[in-house]
Amino acid sequence: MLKLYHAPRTRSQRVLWLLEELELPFELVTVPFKTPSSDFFAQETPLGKIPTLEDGAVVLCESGAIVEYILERYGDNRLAPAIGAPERGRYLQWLHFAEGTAYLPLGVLVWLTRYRDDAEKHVSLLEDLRHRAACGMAFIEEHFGEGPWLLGEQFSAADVMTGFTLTAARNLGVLDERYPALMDYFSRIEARPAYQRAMQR
Ligand SMILES: N[C@@H](CCC(=O)N[C@@H](CS)C(=O)NCC(=O)O)C(=O)O
Repeated sequence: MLKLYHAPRTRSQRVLWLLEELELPFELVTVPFKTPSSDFFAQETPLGKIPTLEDGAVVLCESGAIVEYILERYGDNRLAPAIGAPERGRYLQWLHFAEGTAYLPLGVLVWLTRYRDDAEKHVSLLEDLRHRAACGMAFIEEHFGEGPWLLGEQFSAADVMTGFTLTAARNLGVLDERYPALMDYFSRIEARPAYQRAMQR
């Protein structure tokens, strides 16, 4: 059975939410989040990172890779356009934009403001990170399209990847009324039963 190592308010939310959307059986192992200091890959999971997914001998610790792996192996053609379909391009773009581009400045903001005690020495860096994070939000807002989801009528794993990024952006004060389409989109995300089940766990 799939085994997901999870800590609340971390990127493992993405995998947990995806598994709830797919209604797949899995074992959830909730671990404490150890505040990173100089020790990295030191979380209480097989690869030291959160999320970590175990599927027999397969052990993965990159949320986007885990999402793609689960869908390819167990998704039964759900939550993603078929490989080779034209809409697959937009899907992959948003799936990876969520972690690779939009989350990047947010992650450094979290690092500087929550895990270090010298944020006041980095005022211009913090300003730059907030600006970059806001540009990421503006990009999604501008290219969101008609909705209700990133691929239009089809809810997909790209929404799952993006949902966590928007949660972090909102908690950091980066996502607000400046982005009305994103605020509406985020309300739709929060209204999904599988999202709510994941947050409760
Ligand atoms: N790009 C990876 C990042 C994974 C990651 O850094 N996870 C954080 C929790 S959200 C973590 O394990 N931090 C502890 C550490 O860096 O040692 C992903 O998308 O899964």
